[in-house]
Amino acid sequence: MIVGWRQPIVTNSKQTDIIAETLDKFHVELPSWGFANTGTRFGKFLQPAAATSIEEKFSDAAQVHRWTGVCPTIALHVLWDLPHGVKDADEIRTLADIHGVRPGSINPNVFQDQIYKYGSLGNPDAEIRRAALDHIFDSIEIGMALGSRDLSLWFADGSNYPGTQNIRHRRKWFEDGLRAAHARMSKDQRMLVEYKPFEPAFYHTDIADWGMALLMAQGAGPSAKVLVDTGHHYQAQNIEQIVAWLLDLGMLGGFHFNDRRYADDDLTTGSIDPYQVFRIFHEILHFEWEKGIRADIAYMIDQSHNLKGKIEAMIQTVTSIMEHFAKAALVDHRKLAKLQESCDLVDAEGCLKDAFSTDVRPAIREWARAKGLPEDPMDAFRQSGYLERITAARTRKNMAAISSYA
Ligand code: AFD
Ligand code: MN
Ligand code: MN
Repeated sequence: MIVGWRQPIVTNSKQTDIIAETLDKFHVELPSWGFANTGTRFGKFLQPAAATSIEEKFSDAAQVHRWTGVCPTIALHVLWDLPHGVKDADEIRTLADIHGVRPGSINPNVFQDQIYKYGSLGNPDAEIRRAALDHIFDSIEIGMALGSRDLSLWFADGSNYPGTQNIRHRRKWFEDGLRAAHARMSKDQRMLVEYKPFEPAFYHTDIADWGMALLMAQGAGPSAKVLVDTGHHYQAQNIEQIVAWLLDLGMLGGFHFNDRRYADDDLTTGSIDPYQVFRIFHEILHFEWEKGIRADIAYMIDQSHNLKGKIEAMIQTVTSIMEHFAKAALVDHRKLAKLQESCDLVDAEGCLKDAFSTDVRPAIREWARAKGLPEDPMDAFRQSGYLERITAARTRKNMAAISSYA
């Protein structure tokens, strides 16, 4: 029986407990780069309070974790965050101790240096492929030193014009490079291969879709999985179907969450298509219910806002992810499985719609209260005075950047 419009849908006590159990086990990783000034290729709107050092990034990430309670790790971008490579590991460990946020995934940077103009592992110049692989080796060493499990690999490689590159040769070079990187990892590490259909390459991207990433991961070795960045799909692509396939193949390594209207827009998760976020989480939680296991997935955010305040945008994305994960936890899996079997279309869909329509915020507030967390993380952050303090402390330095940038 579908609840329909007869009554507002809030959680009953059993559902409130389900949400508490779900959130107790839920963590989402913050991106260090999300606290620093970034922009688009048309320019940056620099923010006086933006982080400009790894210490400030840890401090800001610690604010998000303090008020939400679900962000104990921060993804690091090598070169931006560890300019001296593994020599910076001690500083990272010290910052983690001070701020109570641990280093998470390690993101090599093989897209910014001038040598990568025609690619990294896919570059026709063997010396440049070697340089990229050495940087990935250094990142693996950093991961070992920091006890970080995931090496998160994204490649900007591709080409801008038809006929300018041999796509098959590049595929082979990637396969060789990823296999060599996989062999260098310790048994405790994982490699997450991320795909993206376009940008910055405009004609072809070497690892452009989930199928290519899957084959690359399977070719690299048993500790390689696929990373699904929700902003990296063509319009109308069914992302939850990709998630279901990768789950079933044991090849879903993790996510980079953001939202997008047109491309890789780095918008707040759930700001454009909240129902899609819910459907992605539903596929995962239904899989876990059906198999009686917990999927080993790295939930990570990948966004860096050009206009919204960095920390507020991160808190907004985290609370949106929590809300949709909690909604997905309310799907009646047993009932849904029966309705799918009998092809009872209206009521099967109703299982998802009822859960998605449930206002889970009271239950999340109850969970937060029980954990000693603020019921409203955004308000708690705003009341804390932290933003005023860092704005006063950082404006001079950032405004100098702004004036030099202007
Ligand atoms: C950009 C890329 C990709 C990568 C991220 C961090 O599109 O998503 O994961 O930067 O390097 O968003
Ligand atoms: Mn990403
Ligand atoms: Mn991206």
